[in-house]
Amino acid sequence: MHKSLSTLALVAAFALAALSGALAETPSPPGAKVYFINLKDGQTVTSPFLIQFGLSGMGIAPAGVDKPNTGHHHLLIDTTLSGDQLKQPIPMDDTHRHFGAGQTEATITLPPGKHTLQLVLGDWSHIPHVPPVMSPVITVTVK
Ligand SMILES: [Cu+2]
Repeated sequence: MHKSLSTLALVAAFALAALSGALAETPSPPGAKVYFINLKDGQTVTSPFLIQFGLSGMGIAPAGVDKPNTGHHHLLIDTTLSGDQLKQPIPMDDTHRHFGAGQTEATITLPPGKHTLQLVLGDWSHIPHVPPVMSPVITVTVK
């Protein structure tokens, strides 16, 4: 009886460890910020245009490198992340661009019209930090 209980406890401990591993969260330091260096909300641009990614209070590391207080940039175009999405790897598609090599700027081509842009830092596994390090959403008009 005693033995089977401790076996059960062991199994439960492993299950918990596996679960917390799957939901691993990377903390961000207080005051960490990402921001657009060269773009303002409401700005008109000509495509293609350069976007410079600002980061303060943290450092850049390439995707796959698990180092405290670091991450890599993501650019969200005409989209945002829901509360649930903030706990998962950021999708990888045309509206969710990853800069996993540690880039701090990018030249983007967008069709004419209004577009929203947002920067989100992701950890080594592309998951936003806790709390998330995100810029405000800005709107640009492409001529
Ligand atoms: Cu990423």
